[in-house]
Amino acid sequence: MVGGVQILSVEFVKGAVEVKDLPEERLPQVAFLGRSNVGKSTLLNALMGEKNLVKTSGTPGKTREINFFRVNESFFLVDLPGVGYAKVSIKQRNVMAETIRNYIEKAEDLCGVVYLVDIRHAGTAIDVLTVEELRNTGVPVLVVASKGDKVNQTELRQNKKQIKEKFALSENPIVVSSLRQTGFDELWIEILNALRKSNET
Ligand SMILES: Nc1nc2c(ncn2[C@@H]2O[C@H](COP(=O)(O)OP(=O)(O)OP(=O)(O)O)[C@@H](O)[C@H]2O)c(=O)[nH]1
Ligand SMILES: [Mg+2]
Repeated sequence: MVGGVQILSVEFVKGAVEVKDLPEERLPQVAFLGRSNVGKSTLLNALMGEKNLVKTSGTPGKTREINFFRVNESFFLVDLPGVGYAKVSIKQRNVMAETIRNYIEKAEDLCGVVYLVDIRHAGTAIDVLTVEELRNTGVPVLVVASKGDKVNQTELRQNKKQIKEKFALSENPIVVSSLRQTGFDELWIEILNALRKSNET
């Protein structure tokens, strides 16, 4: 059991460089997006109860492809490259941003995006813009704060409030720590909700 969900199977299905390479299999998808180094890939490993299935790195810009992981034979969790990573060439950054945008707009099976922000930074201008852009596509967006272990209780409270205000959330964001494995139950509930809702429509 990881956070209230029994993980029976996890398979890495494919890494897509372009939207034409997306998996053919039709299963609902929840994608993870956020700036480079916020901990998307680490969180995915931890949520799926795997240590090294998803490649992570201390150096930003690790994930370059759209990686699809099939969970319990019933849905995909999707690891996206980081938003706005400065160290790749501008051309490559634009290609990645375009690929992400195309994916979000075209993926018919996408039922939600988990948008991660580092709790310490509580949302940068790029984050706010990206979330706005995402919301405009109509996809449900869940803003989640990562690396909860990096702040003390006071900062945690203040930064949750800041994130709530910046992104105009109706409630405080879920805070996760992949290091301490906290916040997973709440996050899984939201992921399963998004998957369930898409089933009903
Ligand atoms: N303290 C702490 N460190 C974390 C946590 N999650 C991730 N990290 C660290 O943050 C760094 C980046 O993690 P990744 O999971 O590779 O980040 P990413 O968002 O996938 O990065 P890109 O693939 O470049 O977009 C690694 O050094 C991780 O060990 C966490 O919950 N707590
Ligand atoms: Mg990554």
